[in-house]
Amino acid sequence: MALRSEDTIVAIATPLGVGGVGIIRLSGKEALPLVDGIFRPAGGSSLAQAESHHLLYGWIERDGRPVDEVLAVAMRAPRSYTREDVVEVHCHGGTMVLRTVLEMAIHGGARLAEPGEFTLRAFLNGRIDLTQAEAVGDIVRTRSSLGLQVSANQLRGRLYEEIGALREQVAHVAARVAAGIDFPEEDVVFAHREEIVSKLESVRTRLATLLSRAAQGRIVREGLAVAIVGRPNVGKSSLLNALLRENRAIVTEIPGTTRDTVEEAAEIGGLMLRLVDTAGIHRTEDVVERAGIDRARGAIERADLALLVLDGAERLTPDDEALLGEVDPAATLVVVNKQDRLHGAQPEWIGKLADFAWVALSALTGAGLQEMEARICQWALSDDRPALEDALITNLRQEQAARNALQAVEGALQAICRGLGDELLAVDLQRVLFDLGDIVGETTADDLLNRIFAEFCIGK
Ligand SMILES: Nc1nc2c(ncn2[C@@H]2O[C@H](COP(=O)(O)OP(=O)(O)OP(=O)(O)O)[C@@H](O)[C@H]2O)c(=O)[nH]1
Ligand SMILES: [Mg+2]
Repeated sequence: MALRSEDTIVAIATPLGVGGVGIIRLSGKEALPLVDGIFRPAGGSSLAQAESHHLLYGWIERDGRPVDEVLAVAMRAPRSYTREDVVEVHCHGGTMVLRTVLEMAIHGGARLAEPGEFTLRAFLNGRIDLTQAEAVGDIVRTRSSLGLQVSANQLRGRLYEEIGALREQVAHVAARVAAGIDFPEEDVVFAHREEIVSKLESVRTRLATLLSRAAQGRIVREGLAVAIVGRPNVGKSSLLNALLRENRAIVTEIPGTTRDTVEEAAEIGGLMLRLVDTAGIHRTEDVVERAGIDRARGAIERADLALLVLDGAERLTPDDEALLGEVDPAATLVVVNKQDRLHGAQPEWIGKLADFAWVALSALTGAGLQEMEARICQWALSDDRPALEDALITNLRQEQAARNALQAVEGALQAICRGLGDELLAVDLQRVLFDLGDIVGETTADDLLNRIFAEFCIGK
């Protein structure tokens, strides 16, 4: 799609299906006259005459015949979502009604909006930056309360403000250096070296802090990928069911019950867990089982965290020991299951878990489950919940751009260290400004913007 267009766009902004209300949204110069052509307000006036942001009651009519009883509101530029004239028509929420009104708007000259095009306009018209636009998409998609909290903070501009503050510092330094180039009799870098270095070092620290929390932001936004693994019959599926509080996966006393991976989402402590129950990993010649075991290993590779389940009521087997040797202790929480059969005692082999974080529980009775959930949250958020209020990088694009900016800052600092001239330093500083601008979308290439907004739904 061409990013910038003057068309008046229209879309059904609510999900298609039967509902209380369905909203048709228009944006652009023709939005008001277009709706005035199909809408008859009860009071007899028109949207064009009505006050901005005031709901009018009336009827949508086609060829003099009523189509639906509606409320319509005009939000005049620039006080609207897109900063253009926006009209919303609140119809009854039926597919036929909404399709008909949409058709009438298109017939009246509007173009069907591309996915995310309203938000794209809000971005292009400077109402929001790219991180806020991304937050809009995240808010629509998020399925956890922490995800919502982080996205809402981002929509309010927390990351944008933080990047703005960094840009200001760098711009200040760049202006100093530029002055030195214009008035070469004063060696600016030499004269203000300490101040310039200290400003850039502070930018470096703040970027590094942002980057160190990027994994946390991603986990909160996308959910934590958790693989439940272990040899057959240790209680993996029972643990999945306990976490979901429902009997999702089949549990039997027969080893090898789970043959394929089973994926489900659960929310704990506001965090979304993307849980994968897997086939028991052990040495076997059975072709079907081996295929399941390959998938289990794939799930471990893709997971942020593996829950390695052991049967606390039995001895550690060679299969258990092999798995303990296979997984990364830093990304594993060992679950010593079937505590109900141990009555609180610990198995004699517990000393072998020295490299691992572990919890003891009973998937059958639920004892110890909450403690495990708390440990998972702690692990995912590094006990750093207040940081969720701060500016947070929440996706890979922002992370990559911030990484580039950090590299550029380091380049500039090195240039000063090595005593390079003002001209070279000026180039490095422009690079920093460009990369910081990329985080908030100001210097982002059009094709990338296109891809970002194409992920939105139509009408957003
Ligand atoms: N006593 C007791 N039994 C448990 C516990 N958790 C699971 N079991 C039993 O252990 C057996 C195996 O449980 P599953 O959850 O099917 O084990 P799994 O690891 O998924 O087994 P596979 O899918 O075969 O690899 C079943 O009989 C469960 O009832 C527990 O905490 N205490
Ligand atoms: Mg199972």
